[in-house]
Amino acid sequence: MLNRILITGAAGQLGAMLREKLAPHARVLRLSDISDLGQAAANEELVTCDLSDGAAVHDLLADCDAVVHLGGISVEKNFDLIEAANLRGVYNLYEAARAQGFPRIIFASSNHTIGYYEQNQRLKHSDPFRPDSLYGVSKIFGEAVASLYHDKFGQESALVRIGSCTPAPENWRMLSTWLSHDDFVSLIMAVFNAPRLGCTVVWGQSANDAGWWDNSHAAFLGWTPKDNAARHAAQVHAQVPRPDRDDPVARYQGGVFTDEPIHKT
Ligand code: NAI
Ligand code: 15L
Repeated sequence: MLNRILITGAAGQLGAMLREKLAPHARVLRLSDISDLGQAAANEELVTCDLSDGAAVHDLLADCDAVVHLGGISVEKNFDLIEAANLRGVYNLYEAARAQGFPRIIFASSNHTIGYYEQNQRLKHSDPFRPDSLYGVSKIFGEAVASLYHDKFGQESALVRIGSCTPAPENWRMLSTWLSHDDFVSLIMAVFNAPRLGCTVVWGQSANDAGWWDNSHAAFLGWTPKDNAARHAAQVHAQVPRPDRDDPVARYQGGVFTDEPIHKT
């Protein structure tokens, strides 16, 4: 059992889920966000913190032995918003980790780092980036900061390029991109318990028959996802019309993000 896990972005969709599911795995969960986190349970510490505030982030990481970094802008937005939360926020996080004894970090990266690959392509973690949005670019920045701090200081991180982490796959694309909640939790614990982590990219996907991404390079982590979106395929096919094959949602791995404009406001 870990002593103290910090979850940033703990008021968000994945943060709320992990708040419940990681509770048995640490003596204390430190939960942080700019949004309201509600009432603290017995094993919880709640900290309101803007990730763009370097001094606050420095204090946030004190006495943490592991970090799940979910906080930030999670969809396409204008550059100013992305810059504050996802660029400065990640820099602040890694500087704080350097000052606070190098807790292991799980960085919530995204499939939108490679979203302009077409869906008939199969990717390795080492394939070049093809971001589909400024949001995707910001996740590439985060991965690069993690790599820098590993090579320069030995900071260990898992760069989890999450596909679509939802209770169940909701559309045809998610039959390939789905990461179940339970598989995300087992991945987090595999990363925190691995004897060696380094700075490792992991595709955040369940064992989907229709998956696009090769995780063989990360087999040393001992993570075996148990869920498979194929078990939900009949329901998705019955409930969601099949998109036209020229529709971005059926053509590109990043789906609708490839259709986003560059937002100015
Ligand atoms: P979310 O948008 O529900 O949660 C993000 C949280 O970050 C929010 O509670 C928000 O208040 C907080 N936040 C935003 N700016 C902040 C700032 N400046 N300082 C402190 N906190 C700030 O996102 P979700 O779905 O829970 O995703 C969590 C992480 O995983 C995000 O980083 C997202 O990019 C990444 N991800 C999620 C995927 C998914 O399927 N849900 C897929 C790929 C990546
Ligand atoms: C992401 O990176 C987003 O944070 C999430 O909201 C979903 O859009 C997900 O990717 C996806 O591609 O399904």
